[in-house]
Amino acid sequence: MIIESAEVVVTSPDRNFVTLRVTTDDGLVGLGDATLNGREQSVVAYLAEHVAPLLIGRDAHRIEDTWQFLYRGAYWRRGPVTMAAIAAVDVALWDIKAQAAGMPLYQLLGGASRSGLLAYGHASGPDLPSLFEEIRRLRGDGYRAIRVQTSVPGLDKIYGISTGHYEPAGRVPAPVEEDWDSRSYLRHMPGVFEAVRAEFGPELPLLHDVHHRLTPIQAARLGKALEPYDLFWLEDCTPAEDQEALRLVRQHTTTPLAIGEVFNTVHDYRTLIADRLIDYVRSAVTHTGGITHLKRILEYAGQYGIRSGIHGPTDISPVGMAASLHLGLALHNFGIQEYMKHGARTDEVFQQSFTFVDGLLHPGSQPGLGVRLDLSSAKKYPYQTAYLPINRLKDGTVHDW
Ligand code: CS2
Ligand code: MG
Repeated sequence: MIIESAEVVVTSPDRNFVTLRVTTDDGLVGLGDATLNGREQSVVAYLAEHVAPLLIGRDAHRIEDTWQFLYRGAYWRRGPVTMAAIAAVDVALWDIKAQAAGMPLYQLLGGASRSGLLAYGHASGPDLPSLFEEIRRLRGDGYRAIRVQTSVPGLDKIYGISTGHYEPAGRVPAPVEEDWDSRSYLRHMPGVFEAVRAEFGPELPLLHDVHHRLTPIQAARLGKALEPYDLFWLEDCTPAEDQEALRLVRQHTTTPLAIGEVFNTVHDYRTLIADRLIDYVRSAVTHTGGITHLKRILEYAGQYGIRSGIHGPTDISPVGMAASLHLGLALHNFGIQEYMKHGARTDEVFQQSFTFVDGLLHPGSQPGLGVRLDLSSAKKYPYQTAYLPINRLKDGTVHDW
């Protein structure tokens, strides 16, 4: 089964997406997500100039050899652009192989280890009444776990707060600037979770995303302050490329920690996994070299009692989401799957077959990934420059967003 073409499709229905579309000499079409929010065109160039031409004529069945050819053959290893490009090729080839086998992709990954995947949704609100309303709406939609984000008194714009469809990357010629103050945030958040627990009880799994903004000791303080509210996880509590920082946090709190959506290879996690400094691996298939590499990371993590918490915001396309669901269904150490619903135009471009019923996601039983890219719809939505915001402290210093 020989690769005949490899096309990079850029479309922007509700936001920018980059998709690799691989076709074989026997007419199979495989899809891979290569979307890197705010840096999409760098992956487009990497794929179009340095990867796609090298795929033509290769045996589509040779997934592992192609992965190694693209990883070791690049010489310049790792990084978000390289690993997103490799991920797109990897997932497209898995999609093709599963279609050729006439079975849903998860069957090639060991078959289903559960009936469905526990999903969590995003509740946010500028104040407690609006936050509570969002939590009720999500529970009405069937979510069994909910991420809680709120505004912080004294701060104008903050991550994660939206009324309706949330797209952090604005269609703007330059990043929007948001403001931040860690001490205000640290004073505010424990009271938010005290109020949420008082309103919704002790059982509902609650998650929170710090989004990389605290120092290690501040993260330790927050984790400890939130222990009475029994969080499912505290995410990105401190910039985790400083893996040793999590050792300090771990010494002060038993609040479970989730890290890794900005990571792209197993090397980013090595200390965090081997020393059990985290509880959940946050990477998405799209940003971590595809199914082949993320499966390795999660199987390694599983030896240390660490589970998956695969990243699933709207900037992971329906193709990347489907790949994450097929992997999550087969994994033994599955933890939870993030699920932010895409917009209607995105669902028009990407016809997917995964389901969300009674709080559980399932990738479906169509052969392959179960996603079809409608090229004529995709053409209706050309790329638009978009950037993620940046954060500044009150004195103007750039801070982690
Ligand atoms: C967030 C992401 O969902 C999350 O956990 O951290 O939405 C993140 O802000 C975006 O993926 C950035 O593109
Ligand atoms: Mg996050």
